[in-house]
Parts: sequence; C-alpha cells; structure tokens
Amino acid sequence: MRGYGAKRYNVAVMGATGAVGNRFLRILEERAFPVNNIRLLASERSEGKKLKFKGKFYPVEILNHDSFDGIDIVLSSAGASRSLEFLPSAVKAGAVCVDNSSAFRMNEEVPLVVPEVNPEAINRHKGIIANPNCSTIQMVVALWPIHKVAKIKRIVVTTFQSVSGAGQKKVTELREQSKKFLAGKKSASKEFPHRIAFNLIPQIDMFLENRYTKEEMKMVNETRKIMGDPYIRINATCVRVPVFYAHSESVNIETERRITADEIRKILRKAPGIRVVDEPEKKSYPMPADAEGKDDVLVGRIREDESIENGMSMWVVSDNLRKGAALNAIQIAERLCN
Ligand code: 25A
Ligand code: L14
Repeated sequence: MRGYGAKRYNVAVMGATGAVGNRFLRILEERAFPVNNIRLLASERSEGKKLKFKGKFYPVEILNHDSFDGIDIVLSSAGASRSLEFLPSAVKAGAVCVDNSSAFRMNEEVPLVVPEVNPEAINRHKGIIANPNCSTIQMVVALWPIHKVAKIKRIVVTTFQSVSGAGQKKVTELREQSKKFLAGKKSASKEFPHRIAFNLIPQIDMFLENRYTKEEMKMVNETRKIMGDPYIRINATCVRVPVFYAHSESVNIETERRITADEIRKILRKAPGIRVVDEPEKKSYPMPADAEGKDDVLVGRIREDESIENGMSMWVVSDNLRKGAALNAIQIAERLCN
C-alpha cells in the first residue's frame, strides 16, 4: 500500500449510496478511522448526489477505471460484477481493496477474513482482501472459540435473513408491501420472487444443480476457508424473513470433544465481538430488534443437543449491514493500517 505507516489514508467507497455504503461512512466516523481524503463512488444514477461524512458534504462520483488515482484503501459494496470489473484497476493504482462482494472470496490468492478468526490471513494479500458473506461472518464469530477447544465436526444451520442484506430497494419493498397488505390491497413483488410481507421465502440467491441455493453453499465453502478446516461438514438452509435489519441463525453443532453449555457460555463471554444473551428465565435471548445498530454478535439459547453424543444448539443474531458487511470490512482495513 502506498504510504504504509503514514498516519492518514485516502479512502474510496464503491457503492457509497447503497445500504452497506451508508454503514461504511457511519462506521468510519464512529471509529475515527484515519481518513485523509474520502472519495464516494457509485453509478450514473447517483451522479449529483451529495453524502455527509464527518459533518461535510462530498459529491458522489461515477465509478470508472481512473477513480483510484491516489487512493490507499478501497471499501467496495457495489456488487460482484463491479468488483470484478474495477478492483483490478484499483490494485494497479496501488490501493488495497476490502471487497464486500462474492467475486473473489473463493479465489485461492485472496484472503477471506474475519478478524476474530483468521487475522493472520490479511498479510498474504496481493491487493484484494475479501469480506465474507454476512451469514457466514456471524456464525464463525460465534463458533470459532468453541472450535478451538472442542473441534467442531459438523454444523447444521438455518438462517432467518433480513431484507436489508439484499440492498436498500428490498427494504423499501417490505415497507410498501406491508402497508398495502394491511390496507387489504394487492401489491406486486418486484424485488423478491414472492411476497415478502407476512411471509417467509426459503430462497436466497439462485438455485444450483445440487438443489441448494448459492447462499447456502457460500456458508459451506466460506466457513471452511475462514476456519482453515476443509473437513468440517456443513448443512445450511437460508430463509428470507420479513425483518428489516439483522440476521438470525439456529445453529446446531457436533464436536469431537465433549463440552457443556456452561463451558460454552464461559468461553463465549470472554471471546471478542460476542455478547452472550442467555437468561431464558428472564425471557432474555438474542433478537434482531436488539441487534440492529449494534456491533456485537449476540449468542443465546445455548443448550445441549440430547439427541447425539457431543451436540450443542444455539441462536446467533447480528446486524447484517454492520458485522455482516461494513464493520467487518473496516476492522480488516484497521489492521492494514497498523
Ligand atoms: O452485482 P449486483 O447484482 O449489482 O449486486 C449489487 C447488490 O448487492 C448489494 C447492493 O446493495 C446491491 O443490491 N450488496 C453489495 N454488497 C453487499 C453486502 N456485503 C450487498 N448486499 C449485502 N451485503 P445496495 O442496493 O444497497 O447498494 C447498491 C450500491 O451499488 C451501487 N451500484 C450499483 N450499480 C453500480 C453501482 N455503483 C457503481 N457502478 C455501478 N454500475 C449503487 O449505486 C449503490 O451504491 P446506485 O447509484 O446504483 O444506487 C443509488 C441509489 O439508487 C437506487 N437504485 C439502484 N438501482 C436502481 C435504483 N433506482 C432506480 N432504478 C434502479 N435500477 C439504490 O437503491 C440506491 O439507493
Ligand atoms: O454474498 O441477503 O454477500 O441477499 C449479498 C446478498 C449475502 C446475502 C453476499 C442477501 C450476499 C445478501
């Protein structure tokens, strides 16, 4: 990176006008990231818009191959096709890119990083570091401390994913559809394959030949890469739910070594990026409404799976736009600056 060791960095945000782009700007402010200049990049549709950063308005520029002149760090959230097309130009211009899309995640040359799990992988980068899928991030943050002491052999996960994971337009669709539905009116589904208001859709991303969705297979492959264990057996079912922000997951694991629910609570209480919320007698457990806007991954409902030898079930909730996207990427960028 140009100016490595210098105090402040020139940062470009690709997809700055989107749901993740918005969180990028807020979190850079909150964490006082050492920004020298900021450049906001998006499509022609956003030309002329101005976005606020640290109390000042900055114009949105149209993303092109010359956008990265003088840029040290690129934070990208404009989708996989834009990342494939433009990040090579950013790397040529000398920038390091933290990419939120799925474009480079399984590329062997590209580290796939969750700082709580595999921060050391950052050092192997050749200009691009991939930020994992939101559902994968929150799951591995919760499971890594357990894997270290008890070795996880198998994971069965069902996700309950909020609409914001798929962008700002999906958030608007849930809001508008809900209003119309309650008013007894019909409303078309433009963004989702079916009505999302007062419904669940067991499809996120497209179906593959094995009848799983791409999102489900991302959880399998990305988890193995991040945890550095190609043998963990994983089965995922990903479901879209009518929630605006934060993804929830029912996670069941089988471990090699026996571990109790009490031990897991103790380990997770000390683990970075996690808040244990597990007092069922007080009706206390993680919920998306409580995770929205927060940085921590919330873990609760931790209980032994009595149907197998060494099994455990838990419930994991996190803000998909923060830890699932922008926050994790900025935590990676922070390590680049140290
Ligand atoms: O590869 P794809 O298929 O294009 O996928 C992109 C999708 O992935 C989401 C992203 O969210 C988008 O839905 N996404 C990206 N990273 C993600 C992550 N980690 C993620 N989702 C979850 N987790 P988004 O919709 O919130 O943000 C979109 C941003 O991408 C910019 N963008 C799109 N095309 C671009 C581009 N930037 C540069 N060049 C391109 N060709 C996009 O900017 C936004 O910042 P924008 O200017 O296109 O959108 C600004 C506003 O306009 C709205 N809008 C978008 N499309 C249309 C539209 N309005 C009218 N008509 C449209 N066709 C947006 O809602 C936004 O408010
Ligand atoms: O691989 O909820 O980052 O539709 C982007 C879209 C994750 C899921 C990714 C969604 C996906 C997300």
